[in-house]
Amino acid sequence: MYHKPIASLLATVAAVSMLASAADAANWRGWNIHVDGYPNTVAMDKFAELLDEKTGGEITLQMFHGGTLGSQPDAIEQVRLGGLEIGNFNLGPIGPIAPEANVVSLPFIFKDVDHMFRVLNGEAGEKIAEGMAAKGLVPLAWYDAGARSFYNGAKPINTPEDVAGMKVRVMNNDLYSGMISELGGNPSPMAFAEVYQSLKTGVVDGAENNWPSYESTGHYEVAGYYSLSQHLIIPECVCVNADAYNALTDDMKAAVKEAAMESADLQRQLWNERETASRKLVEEAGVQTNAIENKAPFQDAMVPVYEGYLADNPDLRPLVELIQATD
Ligand code: GTR
Repeated sequence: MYHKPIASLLATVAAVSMLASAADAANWRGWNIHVDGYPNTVAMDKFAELLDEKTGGEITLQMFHGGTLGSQPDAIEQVRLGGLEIGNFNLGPIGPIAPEANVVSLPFIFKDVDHMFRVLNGEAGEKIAEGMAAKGLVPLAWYDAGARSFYNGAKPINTPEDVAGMKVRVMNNDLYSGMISELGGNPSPMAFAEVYQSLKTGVVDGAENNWPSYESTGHYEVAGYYSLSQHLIIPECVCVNADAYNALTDDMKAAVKEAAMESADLQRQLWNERETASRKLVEEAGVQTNAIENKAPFQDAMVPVYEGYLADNPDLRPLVELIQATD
């Protein structure tokens, strides 16, 4: 009987196990809306690098930046369905899919960014994460997106009356449309990529965003009044398709999570630097910034938005109250 020499047997075993691990290795694809150099872009590239390192190459991630793989609502669907595995998403457009996550889109719900992170790191954060996971999106880490304020090309906004009659672009979420309507404006839900041209050609009068996005998109060039309403403080996630994540071993899950959390540390540091730099850049370019002395009329106008959310989701009242009661 012919016996294979031991060396050749070992070679066969090695080849088979290589094949097995090649088949097991996952090549993930990731979506990000932002341009090169933006804190999220840099942090997502870091996530890809850490993922490779911490999983010993078993999971690799190819990032597609600048929204090249489609609009944010489309990309959210892609990650839910598994056409893509990873996304850096704002929770705004996730809200219509996961009501628990929509709580962060109630205007003025967070006192400031630190409050938002305290909430996310507590029981309310778990509830939000569970709601997202149930819809196919597992949040691995939270990114900072600062506070969003109104901007337009005509005048500073100081009171809700200043918004009255204005056509304002919002992200796709009925809560934001309601928010603008309650201020007397006309909401215009629209994809991020279309906003510059719409502001420029007068399709909309204004929009709302944080300093870095106002700057990186060039919106400040065509809408030079930035009024510090800070009406929304919306977190962002590094989200993974639930099936892809749940198929991993516990060790791999831990490695993926760790890579995302480390990328979030970097993102938050870069975010703080960029907020200051973006504000400086746009102000030097001639943007007129104004603080809003009295935000109470804006906050008072949001009562129907809260009522609408609670009428649609009566079981989420404790979540709203938990956030409001968090110091
Ligand atoms: C940015 C956010 C993006 C996108 C955008 C928008 O601040 O980082 O994910 O949501 O706002 O207004 O569409």
